[in-house]
Amino acid sequence: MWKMQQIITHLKNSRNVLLATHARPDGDALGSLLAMGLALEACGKKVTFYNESPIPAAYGFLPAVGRIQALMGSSDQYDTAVVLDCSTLDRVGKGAAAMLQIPTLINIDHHASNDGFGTLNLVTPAASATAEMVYGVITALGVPLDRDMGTCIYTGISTDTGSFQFSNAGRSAFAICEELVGLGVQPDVIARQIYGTFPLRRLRLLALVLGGIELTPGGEFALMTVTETMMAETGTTPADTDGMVNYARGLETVKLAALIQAAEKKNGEAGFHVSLRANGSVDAAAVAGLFGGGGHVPAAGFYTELPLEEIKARLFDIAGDLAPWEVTTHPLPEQAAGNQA
Ligand SMILES: [Mn+2]
Repeated sequence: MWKMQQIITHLKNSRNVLLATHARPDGDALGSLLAMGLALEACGKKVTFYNESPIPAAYGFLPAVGRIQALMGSSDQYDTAVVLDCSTLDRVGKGAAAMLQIPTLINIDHHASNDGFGTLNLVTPAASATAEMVYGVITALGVPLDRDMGTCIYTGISTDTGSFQFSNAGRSAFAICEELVGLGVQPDVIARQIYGTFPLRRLRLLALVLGGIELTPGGEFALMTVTETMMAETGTTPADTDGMVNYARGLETVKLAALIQAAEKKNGEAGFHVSLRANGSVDAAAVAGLFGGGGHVPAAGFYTELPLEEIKARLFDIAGDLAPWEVTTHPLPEQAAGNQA
């Protein structure tokens, strides 16, 4: 609790704050960034919202999303940076080095693998989403939550819990969202924006990807692959594959699902992003860790420059015996509830 107090005291004394989150942002990254920034503005702080990547169209409805900028400007103008939902500082992308010049770096995150890169660190692996922790920070700041902040926080919790379907959807997630709905947040409108506004090209890509799904003989592991050719054929971009891995995760026999996706070339090297989803009995973050990635028990990922066939072979090798990755314990509901403020 003293960590929270230190952060609150520091934020109250700050003047010019840079808010940042990870490249290729998801709902939790964006929701946390925007809610935190709106709350700091309500305290009279000057706020800059930074993210280096394009914002996925599905999140275009978020309040203040148009204020997110891909350049942070000179780092000497800021006295404080708040980095959200990043297990390591390099997750923010190109701006990481400049951010180190800012006198105080506040790290707010829920990844168990967080390396504590901040000057002040608030890391709560039991939190369902960073947005849940931001709720706690805003409450501790004494800022009255409004519907816009609530919409952002709700979006973060909803997306990081897989629409309240993953094992991290605990009491605190529901308790916070219950309060937010009371502020006028509309779950149906948000769900429609995030999950129900797909362009036709995404369905055409999905058809190709589903046609190529591969399974282990017992069906415990399912693998989907998105190639550059498939994206070119359907006119899709990586953002169009968001959440697609859940089709594989939803198979009745599946304990672990993966989606391999051709990534933008870095220094001419063809790389792949791999998303992993587990059904709760397997630790997806531990599997991602074998490839230098990370994440959470139900949802994790990694980037690799291994050839496609080798990634597939290694994943099938791991999937041949999932026993070492089985999860035996879940966080108690009390533990999860203890994160609030
Ligand atoms: Mn998150």
